[in-house]
Amino acid sequence: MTYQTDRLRDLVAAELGRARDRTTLLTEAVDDGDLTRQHSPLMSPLVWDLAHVGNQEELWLVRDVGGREPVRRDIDELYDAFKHARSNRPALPLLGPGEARKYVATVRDKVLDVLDHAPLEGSPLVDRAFAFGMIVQHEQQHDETMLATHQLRAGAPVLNAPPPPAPAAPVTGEVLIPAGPFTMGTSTEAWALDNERPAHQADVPAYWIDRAAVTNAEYAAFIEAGGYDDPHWWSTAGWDHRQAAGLTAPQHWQRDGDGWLATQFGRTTRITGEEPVVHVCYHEAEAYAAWAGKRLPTEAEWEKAARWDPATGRSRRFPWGDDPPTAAHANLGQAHLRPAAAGAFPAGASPLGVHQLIGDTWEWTSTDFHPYPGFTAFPYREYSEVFFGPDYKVLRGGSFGTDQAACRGTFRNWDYPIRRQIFSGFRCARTA
Ligand code: AVJ
Ligand code: FE
Repeated sequence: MTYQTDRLRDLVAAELGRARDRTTLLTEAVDDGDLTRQHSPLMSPLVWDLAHVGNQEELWLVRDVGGREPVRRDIDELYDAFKHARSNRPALPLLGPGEARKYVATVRDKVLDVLDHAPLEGSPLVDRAFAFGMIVQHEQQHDETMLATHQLRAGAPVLNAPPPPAPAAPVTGEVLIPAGPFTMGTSTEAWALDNERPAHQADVPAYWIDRAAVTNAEYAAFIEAGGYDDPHWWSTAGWDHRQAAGLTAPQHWQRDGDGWLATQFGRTTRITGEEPVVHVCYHEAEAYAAWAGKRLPTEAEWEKAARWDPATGRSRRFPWGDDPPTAAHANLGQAHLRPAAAGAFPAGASPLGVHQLIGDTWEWTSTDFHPYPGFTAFPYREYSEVFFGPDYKVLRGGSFGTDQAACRGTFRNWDYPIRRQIFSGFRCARTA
């Protein structure tokens, strides 16, 4: 066994452990009633996410990579996300909290044994190491989903975190990104998922992009200006949805005299004007941008702003360079339970001075979720390929609830344009 392989095993074990610590925190913060209850028809009961994480890990690592006997073949169907809609999951004969905890622990013991004994080096074995990375990301993604479920849960607060850092200097205005091709996507990022691959040239005309995401104060001005009552700013589908769903403000906002209160993880406070708006759907983002005389960036525009280095012409892994995120670069990993004001992470800015592209809130782009040229589904069609098409919009950059293992300059998230229970915000752009 090589030194490098040892390092890889240690890294994978540490990342699996970090993901499990977070899952444990999110599922032990509440009682059994809150674990099994459905907090919103849009979300699974937390106990479903818990056992689903273990079941995916069993399928991919215990059975596929390890070639071991199933731990529990009888529950595969219950935890297959394609077999049961989230709204129907509470009615299933799910494992209870105690059983689910025991199950994920048994699976994890076997996985650590597989990790110790399975070969990771060599050509087909690169894929084996990737399967571990994929499982780490899968658990962290479900942890973010569980965090979104916590945000929908009624009752006293159970999660705590310090407030995000305050800006050294406020960041406003826009930056001109010159026309020209750049490298979009990746063929070299070790843990990049199939939809981020392969690297390819994308040509983008010159555009302006906001240095910061749209803030609560800016969004409140759109509301005060009657933005929700004027179909002029909305697309046809957006206006239909605004009417049908009765949208009047971001999710979790309520009127307080002539200001606004927002509830975050059980705590209700006045909105902080300088912080990025969160819990808006695509249609709301699009309407705001039109009202502001701008538009949403395309996915390529977002990625060029985040990765393109004008000095070298190459694309970076992150806006600040190729080094992984630290607490100084970005608001990630549930370190804080809200997005930070623009200017709070100057070390994370892009070469052209665009701030906080990574972390804080997912950012809606105007692009439908489509494969890149040369896409190959890997390791399963079900990860991304079955979602390609006009139904989903791409979101970029990660939120305060996204772990760095599942976040990079090339990472692509997607959701329906009506969804806003996720930690979604946006920034604006305009054609130069
Ligand atoms: C990439 C966040 C859209 O939650 O549906 C979790 C991630 N895929 N389990 C989702 C995922 C399978 C996915 N998103
Ligand atoms: Fe999943």
